[in-house]
Amino acid sequence: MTPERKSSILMPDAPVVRDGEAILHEARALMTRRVSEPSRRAFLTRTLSLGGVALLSGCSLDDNASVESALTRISRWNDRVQAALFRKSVLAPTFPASAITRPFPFNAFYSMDEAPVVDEAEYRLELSGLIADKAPWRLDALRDFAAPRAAEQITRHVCVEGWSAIGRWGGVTFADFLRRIGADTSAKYVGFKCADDYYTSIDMPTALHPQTLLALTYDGQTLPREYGFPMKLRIPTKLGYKNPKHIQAIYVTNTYSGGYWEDQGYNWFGGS
Ligand SMILES: Nc1nc2c(c(=O)[nH]1)N[C@H]1C(S)=C(S)[C@@H](COP(=O)(O)O)O[C@H]1N2
Ligand SMILES: [Mo]
Repeated sequence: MTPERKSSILMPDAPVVRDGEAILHEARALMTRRVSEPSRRAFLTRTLSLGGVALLSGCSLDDNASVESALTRISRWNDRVQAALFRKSVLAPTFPASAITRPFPFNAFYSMDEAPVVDEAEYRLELSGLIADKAPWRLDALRDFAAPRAAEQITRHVCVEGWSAIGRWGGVTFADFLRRIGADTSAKYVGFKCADDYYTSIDMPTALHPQTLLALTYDGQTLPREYGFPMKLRIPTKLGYKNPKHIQAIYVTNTYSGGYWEDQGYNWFGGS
């Protein structure tokens, strides 16, 4: 169920000084996993050479630690390429209701019966960082805010574990919410802490994308527990692992803060 970790790809038990071809082979395998779109992948695997890795990293590639740090730096460079290519006006494809995948798949780093149970009466969405109005939100206040601004989408969710599914999410455009709370939209990142151990952060242009939704419903019903009750972010321009469920806290920052999968080697931008 859970994606393979970077450490297992890089074979931590391998001898410390390794042959260049082996390093390159692993680097290529990892790059292929870190990028999603075929043309980008082809470009990166074509252009990636051992000299290139060494040049980009500025270190000798003779042990696992330096290979890992080189690849992390390449992945951060890949983030910048993806960010530069990202356009707010480019929309993810939308689908008719007849295309919805039923039942919609569940995924998390645990099984469905372990999904967090969030008590609606106790729930408060916490806000911090570069936000003018940091007052916490109750769920009914979020619903009242969303109702007159209702936004809905039927889009495809793409998981790196090899499945994709079309679903229908409703709520309010995240950009509307960020404006309402007086978020500094010139900041670099928006981060999310969830009711489980998952966390992530996204770039501000994606946070402001017209299809990025603060989602309160799934297929016209209250967001079910397994799909992220009480609230999730639906980002159709990003891969599944960048769509936080069970959000409990949102912060705005200029400091890079990674994410649950990202800190294990998944590409941070995670465009789909
Ligand atoms: N809080 C939380 N959000 C999460 C995850 C998680 O484990 N915990 N898994 C991510 C991954 S890898 C995927 S594919 C999607 C799955 O969402 P779904 O259950 O609605 O299909 O949620 C993402 N968001
Ligand atoms: Mo995923």
